[in-house]
Amino acid sequence: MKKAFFTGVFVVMAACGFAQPLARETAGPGNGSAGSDTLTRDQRMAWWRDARFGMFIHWGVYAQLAGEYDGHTIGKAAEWIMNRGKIPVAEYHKVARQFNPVKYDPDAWVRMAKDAGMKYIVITAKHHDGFALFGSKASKWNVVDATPYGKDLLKPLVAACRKYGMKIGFYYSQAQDWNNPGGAVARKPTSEGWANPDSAKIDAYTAAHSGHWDPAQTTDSMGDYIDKVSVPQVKELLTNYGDVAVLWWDTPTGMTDAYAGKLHALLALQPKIITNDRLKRPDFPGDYKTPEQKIPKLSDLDGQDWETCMTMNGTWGFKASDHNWKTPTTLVRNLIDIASKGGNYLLNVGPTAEGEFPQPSIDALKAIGVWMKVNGAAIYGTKASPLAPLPWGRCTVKGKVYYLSVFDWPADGKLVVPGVKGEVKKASLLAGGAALKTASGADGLVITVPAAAPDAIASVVKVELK
Ligand code: JFZ
Repeated sequence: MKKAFFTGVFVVMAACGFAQPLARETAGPGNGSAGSDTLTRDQRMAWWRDARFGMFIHWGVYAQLAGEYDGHTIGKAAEWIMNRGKIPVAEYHKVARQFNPVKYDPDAWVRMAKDAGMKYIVITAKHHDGFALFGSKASKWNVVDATPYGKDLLKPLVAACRKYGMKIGFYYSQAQDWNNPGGAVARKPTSEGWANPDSAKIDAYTAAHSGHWDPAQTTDSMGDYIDKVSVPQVKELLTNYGDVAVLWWDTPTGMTDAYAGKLHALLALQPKIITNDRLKRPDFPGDYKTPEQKIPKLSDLDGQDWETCMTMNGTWGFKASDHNWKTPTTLVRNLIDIASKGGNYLLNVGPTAEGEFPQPSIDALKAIGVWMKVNGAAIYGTKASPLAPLPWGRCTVKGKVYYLSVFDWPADGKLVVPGVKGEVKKASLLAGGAALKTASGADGLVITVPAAAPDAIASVVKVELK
């Protein structure tokens, strides 16, 4: 009763645009005393901390261009093509008129994520090009109104997630928007890769207009954009799709505390939701940090929750010319490395404009799934390694159980594990379950292992202490 009342109050306040007190308990030590009206951070974060592995999906109109414009490959990240190529708004809108993902099969997408061992999906509901993958009353620049496909892309994905027990989260570029008037532009130098005939004009305009390159982008102020587009769209996302597990903000260019406050207040619509740290720095830290394209060093960790997001090749959005795919070995070992440091891995797929995952992504997901099926216990629900860095691999722990993921199998059949304290109840291989002999040596626990590694990617030895 009381809870519903408070939620209602905050929603009304949000709708009226009041400056917001932070209704939710956010990051920070000594902040564990939320009242009975809000879930504690630990309660909201519990599923995410157990999950360890999720799928990022970058999908939108840019997939239609696949990294190329006017016969030129433009920039590195394909989802930035409009900005890097300084493509005019009207031209980019024409691309949307070809966007028709008739092969989109969200059921298959979710199954691929699930079979890979992923526990949540975060999809770009709106990226920096401002294109909404959902039907929106706040802007016509959305899949229903601006494309021949004409249907909400999120609804069936959410339904498939519910069917398979997958958590669903939305990425929303709250500040940066190159199509809806008033949206911010992260300042970047001149157009890249494409001999734009209007380069000189564009450069002059960009220099005078906070990075914008088309007058159509500046017919509203950013304040108007926040009120007319950002706030109503986030409200739509948090109202029309049932439980939303994550709101993944991005690039706070031009954000003020007042703008951020309006968006933050909407989170009351989803009392269980968690968010990342990109709404606005430093006053809206969210629930977890987001190192990008890199795995933090142990010395950089500060006890806060974190998630590394990473591409499988070199781009988030689909790019036809990028064949620089990471191997399954790299991807699995990244996941293990991340889990051994207490973080999550959000691994990206950039579907094509037709609605399919690129084949190399499908293959990688399958290979990861094969490993996870046998060795998932070394990942899910584990905590960071209490041991000093190990020369041959990584360690995760769950209570009195150590999971030793061996990358470099010992040639002499002896796996030496320094620093394990306590008596061993049982040691075994996750692959096949064979029991292993242990002894305590001068350098630590010594586990006798078979001559050949059971798994070329990583073999897991499970050690249960008494
Ligand atoms: C952002 C986006 O611009 C990009 O397209 C993609 O969506 C990615 C996941 O996030 O890129 C960033 C954002 C922040 C940093 C670097 C790239 N950063 O803080 O270093």
